[in-house]
Amino acid sequence: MYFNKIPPAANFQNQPAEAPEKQRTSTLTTLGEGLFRYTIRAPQWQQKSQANLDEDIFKPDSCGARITADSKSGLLLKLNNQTLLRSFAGREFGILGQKWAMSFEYNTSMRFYGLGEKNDRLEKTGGIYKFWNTDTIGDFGTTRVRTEPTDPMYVSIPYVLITQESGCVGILINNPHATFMNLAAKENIANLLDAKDNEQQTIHIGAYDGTPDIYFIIGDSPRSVTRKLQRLCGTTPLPPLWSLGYQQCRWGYRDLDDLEALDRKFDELEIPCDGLWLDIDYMDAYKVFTVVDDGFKGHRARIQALKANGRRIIPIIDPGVKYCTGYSTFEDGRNKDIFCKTAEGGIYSGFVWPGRTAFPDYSQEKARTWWAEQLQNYTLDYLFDGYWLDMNDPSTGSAELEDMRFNNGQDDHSSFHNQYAYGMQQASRRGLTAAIGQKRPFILSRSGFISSSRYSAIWTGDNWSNYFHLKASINMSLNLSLSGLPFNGPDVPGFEGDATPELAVDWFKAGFLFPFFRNHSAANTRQQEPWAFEDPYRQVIIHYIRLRYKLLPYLYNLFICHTESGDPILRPLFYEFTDTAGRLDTIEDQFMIGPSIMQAPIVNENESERSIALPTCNWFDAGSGQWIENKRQIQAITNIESTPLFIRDGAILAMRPGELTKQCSDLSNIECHIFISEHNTKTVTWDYRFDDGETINAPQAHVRLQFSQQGDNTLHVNCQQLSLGAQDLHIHFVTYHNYHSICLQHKDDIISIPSKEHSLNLTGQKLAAYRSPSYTLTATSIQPRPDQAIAFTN
Ligand code: NBV
Repeated sequence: MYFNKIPPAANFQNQPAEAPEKQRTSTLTTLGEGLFRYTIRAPQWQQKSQANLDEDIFKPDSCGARITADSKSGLLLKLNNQTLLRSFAGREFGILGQKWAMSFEYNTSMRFYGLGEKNDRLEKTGGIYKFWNTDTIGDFGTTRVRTEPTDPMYVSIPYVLITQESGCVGILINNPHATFMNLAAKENIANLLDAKDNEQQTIHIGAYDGTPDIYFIIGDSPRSVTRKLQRLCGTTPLPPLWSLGYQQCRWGYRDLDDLEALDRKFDELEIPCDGLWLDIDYMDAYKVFTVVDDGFKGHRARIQALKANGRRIIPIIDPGVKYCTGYSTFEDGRNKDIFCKTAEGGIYSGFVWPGRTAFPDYSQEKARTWWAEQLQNYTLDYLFDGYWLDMNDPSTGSAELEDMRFNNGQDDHSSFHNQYAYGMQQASRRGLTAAIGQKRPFILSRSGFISSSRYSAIWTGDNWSNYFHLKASINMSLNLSLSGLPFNGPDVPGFEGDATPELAVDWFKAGFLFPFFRNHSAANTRQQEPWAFEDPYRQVIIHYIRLRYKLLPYLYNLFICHTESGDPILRPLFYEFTDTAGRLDTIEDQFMIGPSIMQAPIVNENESERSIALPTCNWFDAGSGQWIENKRQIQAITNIESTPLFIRDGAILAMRPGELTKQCSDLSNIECHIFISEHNTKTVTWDYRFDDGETINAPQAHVRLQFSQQGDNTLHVNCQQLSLGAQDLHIHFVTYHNYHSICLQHKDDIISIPSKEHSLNLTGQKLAAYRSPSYTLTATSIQPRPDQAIAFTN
């Protein structure tokens, strides 16, 4: 497999999609709500497996979208009668041996996003990309990975979101073979020079093999297309609350002594931390589903004790099974015939940590069942809470991948390659769920495919402790979020290399609200725990970890909303705002956490000042404690403690009270921070939901409040809904505007409370002292309850 090269349009022979003499038929199916599926079937392509997509859930409403396909002009995609995309005349469909491709006309108003996990820029015009799950360090080497974008990476999502003013189109190729996309790149010589006789720039997409099976998703905005994509691929099921907390990992943590030491240190320094992670050294000779005996003596009682202190234990799991007689996992797998085979019918061998290694063939149901059983039994014995799946690209060391075949040796490697990790995710989630019963499972994976969101979160693999990777991590996580994998995040503050204290602080500030937040580092690098950095860096790192815990009720509600709407957690500015004047389409050093929080972190070495675009509305500057009104651009100066962080006018944020020095699962006692600027007269609706944070289908409590201010310097709060079930809810109001009074209304009760003074320090800098009145709404559940009781106190 060559990297950084794809088959150019010039080598394809253009042919009609429909060709009876070649037994080739094309089908265009309308799925509803602006979704279409275009499939070309022919005997030459034998599709074995695909991602599992929910195409039956869309309503028969066209939403103004239309696609026509005819033999003369190919495909034409329209929204409200405006053309969004059309086949490049005469090049609708092309063949090159087993490869196929489609070409579409490009125009300069188009912008390209998505493409799953790519570590280059946010917007992709002019790029060529390949989709082939790859162990980047293994295949590109450390020198390149350290400082350059590398393509392909671990996760393959052959999906592009094309935005234009007239509407947006998402194109998804559901094919586990290697796929590629040229997004208006000029053909060139090794990325240096444009070739002399340039072809006109086009959008050229295709696959090396497998049935052309393409989904077109049409919508009027990036949000509308992303939501539909997410519903098609499956949303991320609500994760356990603990997985949204801070996670501490390092290649080197090997046993319970290590985890107990971490547990004590986090308590001593009052740093909240939910997850303690184990890397490969915890296994006996790297044999999967074993542990080093000396490190796990009395494991059940010790693991229970860690859990009782609010910690979760998450060991690494590699797919490779040591090829070794006498090792029961290997022998059982061999007896049940679940390993990948070569063309000659023998068990395929790779060379990974345990030496010679066999690989479960996750393309077969019997292998997935076998793997799920191994993982279930292991979990029942060791009481682990979740798993991280590594090396599932798959990484086979010095052995060629081509010889690893699937389906009892009958199918070639490429027919399942990009789905290998997906099969492992499915089986692992199944095994873990079987072991932990009603608790929500948590799986993290390095590689993935379309629809992995149903089973697993993603970390973005082996990055470096440097500013190139800090910047790349933002683009990667934003584009993963637009590609149907919203639960993702990088190793903070970088895996390989030694993080300087300055980089560590900058990365913690940039990453502390990412959907997944884990500190991980490689063996032979400096220690990277918060306490490994001296003061004042240590204190700043600790502050941002605590601030994440303060904001967990907000983050958790974003995950709840995601399960219903499909909106991602992390969003580029253009997802929330439509101003084109400020060119939000290419801003990649600012991003939104949900609809309300905008971060503009420092991402360059030795920088303490930067300019910041402020889209559309008034913003509350969490650093200065001031409202910024009617400005579209500002210059921000930061110090070691601060990071530019802004709250959108009209936002209501749920936070935990006080400063969080310990992880906790209680979401029923919150502060409700009301960010409504002085002249904003719009009525704002706020929904807050919570549950026990760990049980599948746990009863969910819900409160809906409406806030409005009408010039009388009074904040009117109207309780629209209060369904708490058996839970209590305590809400303490915090406002960012000094009201004369707050008037609360619930059913027929109106309670007016004069304002009080209160101060809050959000981003840690001493200057953030502002005044705000505070109130407490207490809703108590008393059984039996004909209605919810509600009381307000100040
Ligand atoms: O298990 C060791 C590492 C792990 O720490 C890292 O997070 C993975 O991405 N693993 C890769 C294998 C070694 C890579 C050089």
